[in-house]
Amino acid sequence: MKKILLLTTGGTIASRLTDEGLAPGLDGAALSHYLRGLADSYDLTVRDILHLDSSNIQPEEWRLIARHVFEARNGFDGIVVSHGTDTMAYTASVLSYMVRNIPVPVVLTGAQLPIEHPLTDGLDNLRTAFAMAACGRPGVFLAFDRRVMLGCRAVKTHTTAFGAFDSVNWPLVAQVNGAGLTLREEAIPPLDGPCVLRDKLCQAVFLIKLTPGLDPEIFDMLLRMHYRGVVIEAFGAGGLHFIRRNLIEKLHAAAQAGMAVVVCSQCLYESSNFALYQAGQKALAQGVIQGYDMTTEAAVTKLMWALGQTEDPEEVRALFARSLAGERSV
Ligand code: ASN
Repeated sequence: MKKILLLTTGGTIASRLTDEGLAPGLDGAALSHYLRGLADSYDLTVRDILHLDSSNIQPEEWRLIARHVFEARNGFDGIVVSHGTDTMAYTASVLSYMVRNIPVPVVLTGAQLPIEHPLTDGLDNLRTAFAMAACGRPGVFLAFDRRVMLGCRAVKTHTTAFGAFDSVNWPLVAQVNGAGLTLREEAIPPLDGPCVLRDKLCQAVFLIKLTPGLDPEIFDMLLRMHYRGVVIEAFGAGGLHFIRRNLIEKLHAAAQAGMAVVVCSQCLYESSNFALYQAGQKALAQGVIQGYDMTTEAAVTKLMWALGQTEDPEEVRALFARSLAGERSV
């Protein structure tokens, strides 16, 4: 039997109705009650590490989860992390960098309905996650609605539908069908070195969703607040306004101050390319880093992580030029 570790962190899957609405109330022992069927198929160990709605999961919690995952990498065939869906894509992305080259499958999952609800999707999601965790393919994945995706390509796209996540700009890694867990091997990036825990993060990273006419002075404020990195979700394939309100000159000031600026698109699908339009090329001339087809979740967490590893802007640029865990197409 495959040895699987279940790390529980809370989320709807472990929630109960309280006077203030749904809140995490079930621990691993209570979850295990519903896992009886699975416990016959796997050698299961359960550890409760957090009891949080994932809205409360922040960089401190990412580091805790990463440490538990890293320390368990040699003792188990696979690791399942139960987690709230709201920020699961951020956690999956940041883990992809923090425990890069992890030698076992690490599979995040959760639910749209609590495990105690008669119509819960949680059991199905756990079943898929356990099957992926037992399949021997290393990496950080997200399992939901009988589909498995690369963690750093997942985006939450639905608030209540069971198919809550999309794999953006990357094929599914696996699906459950009549043949069982059907893997797509070419969608799983190969390991390229030993696994080292790199959990240092810079939290001074801001995300700007560009809106027509956004006041460029926002950059002055961010510099005053000592932000070291900004991700800009720009328009379409890649454009920022420079008439009347000139964002380009603020990009120049940001670069002079040593701020790392990553640009990507508000469009969920396909790649940005800031070389296409004048309104993008002007930004490139100021030294912004292109995010290409990365999700916002993968770009923001990669910038936090990269700035945690180095103070050298050229090293940050070099990290973004590569795909570390399949987060961007090269
Ligand atoms: N608010 C919940 C959470 O992220 C949503 C969920 O898990 N479906 O913890």
